[in-house]
Amino acid sequence: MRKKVTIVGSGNVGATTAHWMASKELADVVLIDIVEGIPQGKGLDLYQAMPIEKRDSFVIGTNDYGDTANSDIVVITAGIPRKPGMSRDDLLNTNYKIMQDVVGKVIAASPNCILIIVSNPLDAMAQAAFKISGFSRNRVIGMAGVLDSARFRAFIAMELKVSVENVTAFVLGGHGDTMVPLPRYSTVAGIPITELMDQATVDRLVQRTRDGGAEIVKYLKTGSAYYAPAAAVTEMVEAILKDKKKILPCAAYLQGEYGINGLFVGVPCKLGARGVEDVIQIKLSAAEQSALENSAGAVKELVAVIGV
Ligand code: LAC
Repeated sequence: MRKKVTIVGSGNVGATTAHWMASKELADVVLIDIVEGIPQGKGLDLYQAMPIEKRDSFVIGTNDYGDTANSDIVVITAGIPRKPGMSRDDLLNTNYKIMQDVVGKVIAASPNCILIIVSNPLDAMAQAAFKISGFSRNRVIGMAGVLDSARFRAFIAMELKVSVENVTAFVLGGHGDTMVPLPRYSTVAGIPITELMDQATVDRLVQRTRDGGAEIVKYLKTGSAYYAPAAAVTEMVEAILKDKKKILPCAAYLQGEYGINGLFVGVPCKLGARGVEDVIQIKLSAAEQSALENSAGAVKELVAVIGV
């Protein structure tokens, strides 16, 4: 049976996600948007690339949720992106309204899907989707940690002039200014980066990671990043569709893990066919734990505003 993935939102993040997924032949892809013509045009264009790419992913664009029926995974990217000077939190009310509209339609068409939320402010939107859908917690996942960790990995590779393949990193917490990059758990060929660079350099890379999204927004001016966010979603989709049991940092609904209850926060998760199959609890130092709690506090403030 061919797998089916729907992407809600055919803007830069949605369309680029479709591109990565089709080029890896992970699934048939449905791009859906309220804007007429854009998903159809991008979907057809992308499918016309498949004979050249030698990939049998069928790609369509649509405005009709009927076409999304029985998707295995639905990725929600719908919402307005940031402009320079805006924080992700400034998007809260507008994107919550969009989430309220979209989630109901998605789950009516695909009652058994796994939801991957990409819209910002990420953790609050994941929590909104969780509450609106009524899905069990393993089936609602927020994409942020893979992206934030990839940015940290890229900066580490640039700094040390080593292959990106050698670099692993973990960034936990909310997808915002309070995110928690963990240098102790970030390695080059297994060696913690704290052994390879001085504290000032580590601190500089940590700060650049926290500001990673804003740095791109400042360059682009009219929107936010999309290549790395889309690649991050694709890695999560692949882990689920292939039941890889891959450990990736994702926003998950915590029920006591890390001392946090009833809130979406970025933590290491095991992704497989059932979605989040496990939340991995790693030992944190007192400073790391308090940074995670501080970040969870920032998410809590946002979810309180929209009451989810
Ligand atoms: C970023 C936005 C998409 O981090 O949240 O680039």
